[in-house]
Amino acid sequence: MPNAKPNATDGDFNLGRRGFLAAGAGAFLCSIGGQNILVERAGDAAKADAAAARVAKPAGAKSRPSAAAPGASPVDQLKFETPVPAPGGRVVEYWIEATVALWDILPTRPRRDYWHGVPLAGPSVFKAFVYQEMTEGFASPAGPAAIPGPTLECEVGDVLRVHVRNGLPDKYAQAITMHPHGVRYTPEYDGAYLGDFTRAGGYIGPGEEFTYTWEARPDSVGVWPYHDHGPNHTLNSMRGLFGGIIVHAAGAPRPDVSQILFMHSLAPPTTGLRRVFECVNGRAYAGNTPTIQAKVGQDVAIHAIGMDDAFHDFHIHGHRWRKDGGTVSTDNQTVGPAETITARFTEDNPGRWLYHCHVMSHQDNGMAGFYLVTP
Ligand SMILES: [Cu+2]
Repeated sequence: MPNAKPNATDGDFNLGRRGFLAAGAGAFLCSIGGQNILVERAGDAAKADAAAARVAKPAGAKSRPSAAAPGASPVDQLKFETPVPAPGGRVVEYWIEATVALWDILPTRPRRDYWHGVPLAGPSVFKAFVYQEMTEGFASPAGPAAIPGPTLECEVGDVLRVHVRNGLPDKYAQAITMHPHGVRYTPEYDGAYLGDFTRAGGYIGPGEEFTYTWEARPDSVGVWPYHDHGPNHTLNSMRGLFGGIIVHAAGAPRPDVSQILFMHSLAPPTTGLRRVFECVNGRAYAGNTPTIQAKVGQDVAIHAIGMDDAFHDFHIHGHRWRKDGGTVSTDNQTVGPAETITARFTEDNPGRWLYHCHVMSHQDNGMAGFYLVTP
């Protein structure tokens, strides 16, 4: 797909019909606070933010959902215990703040596609929404304000205790949440905004904090995403409000190399930029996207996770792995939205390799990177 090239009268906030069509799957519909908002060009993100800012804290986020709400069920009145670790398990704690960061999709200088050796021009910085790891008690940053957020890691039997603070600046003030995949949680800790049926973890208002408690069960083993599931979840997830969870079997050997790769697009309606970038971990084009490194003989696990509304095909040159841990080999595996595939193999093939999405228009708009293997 050619890059979206605005015509002479187009500004960053008005792509025009031709530019919009070239932007492809950048448009999406947000249902926020009883309104449907079509986010198809840059100014629309501000409309979605304004609608999200008007969503008041539901009664159920303070105590329990109202039994008198239209459509209410007895399940809305259930009470839940906060889970504790299984015998021998631990409490693994994280402090994470949702914030806004100026994010460069093409951070490497000189700015170029290092696969093809082609210079890249045009705006590439936008305001991303990110989860930033903090030290205990939110005292200070413990990691970068980056896409993706910190990887939450634990073993079966452990409990993840994740303290989340909504630190979005006033201009973007709105409720957010953190919704996990893979771990076990009660409705209190689902992190999903449900209108009148919202529970405590489904609405973290501006400046507020909430602590999620999630269990790592035997069927939680694997790699999973977490993401915003508040009133404005679609736009905020597209902006970067996501990260990964790794649950290990207790005592299982850890791979020598472990890399999470989120496959997602950053399109003009989300970023306000002129063109769509097909990204890996918030960056586009080899040399900007993560460069993975390994040595021959190492146990390598590369986890590709879909984090937009497209299907991707994760491909690594020079390597094969067992699809879903079964008996069928592959070198190119489909990754759907919020789905994880793991390419795990013993490294045996030194050199410079490409990894990329095999959807051609994604590959050519940046969804590619290098994998360097030393003998
Ligand atoms: Cu793709």
